[in-house]
Amino acid sequence: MKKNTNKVSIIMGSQSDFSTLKHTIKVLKILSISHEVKIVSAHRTPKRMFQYASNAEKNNISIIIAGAGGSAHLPGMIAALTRIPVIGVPIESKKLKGLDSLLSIVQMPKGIPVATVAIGKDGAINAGLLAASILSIFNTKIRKNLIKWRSSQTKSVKKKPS
Ligand code: RP5
Repeated sequence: MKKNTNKVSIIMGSQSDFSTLKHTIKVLKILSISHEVKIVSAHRTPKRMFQYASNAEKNNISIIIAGAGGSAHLPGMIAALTRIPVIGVPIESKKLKGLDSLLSIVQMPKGIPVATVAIGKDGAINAGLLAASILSIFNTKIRKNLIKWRSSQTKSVKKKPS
């Protein structure tokens, strides 16, 4: 049995995706979830992608969050190479506003699932929260932090608009 470290691995296809994925990192930091961040591209660094995915289990990664834009093959390819759950974050592309990224990530054929979140910042935040939610099943500290975060979100919603 591998050691359960509850480590989340955040990968992105390009440096240009960081301005979106930084929101995932912020969520994981708030919830005190250990994580690593890397650039791995399905198209530009295919060997790096293969090596990363092949070693993910050995590196005690519990969940992979993969952000990519355009012809966004990264999350699906990673999911094909490892049994570790993959959450895909569609990056908002310039020409098609991320619809290309969303459809590339969400329309996986049966057999290899990718949990897909919304395009851009909202999706990046939700990817972190979804990872926390999954890890909270087994980890009491993460569960407590997530419950606290949800409760403060609820409290922050005003009863009337101003
Ligand atoms: C994808 O191509 C990346 O995920 C990025 O969203 C998109 C554009 O990359 P750059 O040209 O900005 O490096 O692989």
